Amino acid sequence: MRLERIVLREIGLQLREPFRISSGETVERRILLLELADADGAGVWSECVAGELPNYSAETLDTAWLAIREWFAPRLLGVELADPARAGELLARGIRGHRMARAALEMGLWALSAVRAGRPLAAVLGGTRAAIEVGISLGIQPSPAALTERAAAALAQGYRRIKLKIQPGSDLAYVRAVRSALGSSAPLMVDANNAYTLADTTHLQQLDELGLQMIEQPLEHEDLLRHAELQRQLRTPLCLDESITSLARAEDMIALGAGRIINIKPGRLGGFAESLRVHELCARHGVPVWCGGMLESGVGRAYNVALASLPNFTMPGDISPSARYWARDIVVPQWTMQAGTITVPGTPGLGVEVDVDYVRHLTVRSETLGTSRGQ
Ligand code: OSB
Ligand code: MG
Repeated sequence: MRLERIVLREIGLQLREPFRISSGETVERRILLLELADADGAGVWSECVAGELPNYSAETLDTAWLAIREWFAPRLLGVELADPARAGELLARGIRGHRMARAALEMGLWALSAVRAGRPLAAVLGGTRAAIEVGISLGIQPSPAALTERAAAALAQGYRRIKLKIQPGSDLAYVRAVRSALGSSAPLMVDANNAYTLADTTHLQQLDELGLQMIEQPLEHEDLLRHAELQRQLRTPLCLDESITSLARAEDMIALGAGRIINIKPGRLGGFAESLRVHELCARHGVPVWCGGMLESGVGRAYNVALASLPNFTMPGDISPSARYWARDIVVPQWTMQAGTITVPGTPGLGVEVDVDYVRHLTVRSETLGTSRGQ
């Protein structure tokens, strides 16, 4: 395949409720969408998962826009690409970081190759599940009672796992309240987004009493060694998110005992090829993985659903239905949940259509890279 055109587009999409994590709050998402078009007339949409601010990783959608326009797109446009994994190598060569920017293109090329082959993206990736289990990630709430209400509603809606965002001052009392309201069998976990240090070890040990499936990324965003030390002091498995930015980092996590579960976000890992390698590594080592989320639109969600259909994604992901995030998603059909699961599309490509008129309406700016520029 040969890419002829890449359209960058920023849309504004209001969350149905503010989403607060330890490092900041999101109310309105600014989402970078890409349209890839090849010389044979095939096209596909993709999404860059970088946020508005560098409070999850160093990337933002603005840095991604720059990276794609200046460094990544010129490597792809007009070049005959044998397969998406090779294209990913071409993109990565000599460039440090900017993984989410790179992933938006690399993942788009996987989807484009699926479209061209007339196969579902999940099948092209090696997916084996017809449906994936759905979890929900609940942002930090103003009080334990408010969080308990949200968690109880999520359980009643059928979510298979409930993740509670925590930070110092909004942790033990909040999680205890939810646990006592929902009962000992409710599938609960927490995510701290780097809000603690090793000095909080005895405090965090109190979470061991609460029957959590895992504690996600309590310490610094690039750390492994301190997580290993903390894991030795906790019975609850640690799950790493921010710290796992490559296959090598996943290998190091396992070697150091820095965590026992990995949250795979393909954007954070630079694309599907690296995600598949981490998935394989974890399968070999008996480390379960699940697919994380970055408050994606229905486009980014399609990519996550496809990835989560692989065999070692044995735990419910942060892949909630469209209505959990948006009054109206940008895809048709919207992503829906049935008995705590989302059906993996069996149709070619992403398995959902983009509502182009609605996307145009939401568009804040756009830029076309490639042959049609100036035509
Ligand atoms: O740490 O997993 C995280 C959202 C933005 C940034 C980081 C995280 C999250 C979530 C949201 O937890 C999960 C979702 O998309 O539903
Ligand atoms: Mg996380």
